[in-house]
Amino acid sequence: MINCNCEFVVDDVNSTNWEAHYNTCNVILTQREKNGEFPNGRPRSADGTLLCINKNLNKISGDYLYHLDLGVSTHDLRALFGDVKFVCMGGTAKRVLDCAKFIGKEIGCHLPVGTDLIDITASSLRYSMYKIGPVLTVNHGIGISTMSVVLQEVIKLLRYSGSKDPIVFRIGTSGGIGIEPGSVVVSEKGFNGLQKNTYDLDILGKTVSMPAILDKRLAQELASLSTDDDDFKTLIGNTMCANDFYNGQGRTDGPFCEYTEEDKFEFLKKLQSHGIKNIEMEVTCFSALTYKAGIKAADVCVTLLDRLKGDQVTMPKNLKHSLEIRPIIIVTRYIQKYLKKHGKLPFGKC
Ligand code: R2B
Ligand code: URA
Repeated sequence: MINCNCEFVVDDVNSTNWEAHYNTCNVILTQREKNGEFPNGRPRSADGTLLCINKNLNKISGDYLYHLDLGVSTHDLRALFGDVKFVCMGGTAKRVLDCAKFIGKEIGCHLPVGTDLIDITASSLRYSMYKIGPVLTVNHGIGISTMSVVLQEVIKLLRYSGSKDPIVFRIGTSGGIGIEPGSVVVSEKGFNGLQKNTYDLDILGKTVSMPAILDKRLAQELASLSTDDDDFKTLIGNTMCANDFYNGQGRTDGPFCEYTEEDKFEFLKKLQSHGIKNIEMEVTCFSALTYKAGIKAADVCVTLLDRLKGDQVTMPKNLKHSLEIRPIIIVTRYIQKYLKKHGKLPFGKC
């Protein structure tokens, strides 16, 4: 008999329709193992640390995480990142700095007097990364290609650091379909542009399809943290991942367009019939890679417009910034609940 080891963060609600387990639970991992999903062994050990399932890495002395400019032989990754419990990823460097500042304030995490948040990966000249107590924030740029590179290096970083049961959030923006702009969508599933629930990658000349699975229970817990006082709605829905902002999302305002407005609406309606509430550019890869790594993950995005009403994102930049904080607010509530449960709120010195 395998025991559930979920340790839910939100369990004080009527959870009859909720998923019974996080997808990193022993029960689920055992099922996945029986399904043959882990030919190189389970991706995590019983204590929640991530295991190195690519045996080739054992042959490299001092793995170097090129795009982070951090390495196993150049940095004490355990000392620097061993206490990381949450990773918040977002598109822009500014958003992840704002995110670190916001979370730090909300969890009562104080940096030593006279010090400030520093960009840990500034020397990489590629990405920005900040650490505030148990939270790491990292930007990933636009689209799967830049996100996939930094996510894979973050996964390796979490393994080398010995971080226990890390949870990775993507905090993003998106275009909504038939929902009020400014709403927050917590993704249940990621779909590609062909409405397939997979991340498809060409490897050695063949297309490999990976299931784009997010943690449904985590999504339910996050969505439950919206309150009546919020001036925005938070809902669970499916999310489409496009490989392009313009034609790939059915826009008609790009430099090229060889379809009609009617074709566009037909496509958007088709997406709606799959329960798709928003379109962004990373969710399939994000969900597939975290799932493979045995990491709980959630994609939480604010919608900047309703695509049934238009294509242009015309809101002033200050309004956009005020909307971008909304997914961060929801995720911060989850982090606060976790820390409170573990007697670590306020977090204190970090
Ligand atoms: C949402 O917004 C960005 C494009 O503007 C992209 O990163 C995404 O997923
Ligand atoms: N990001 C996207 O990818 N699409 C939108 O419509 C808005 C933000």
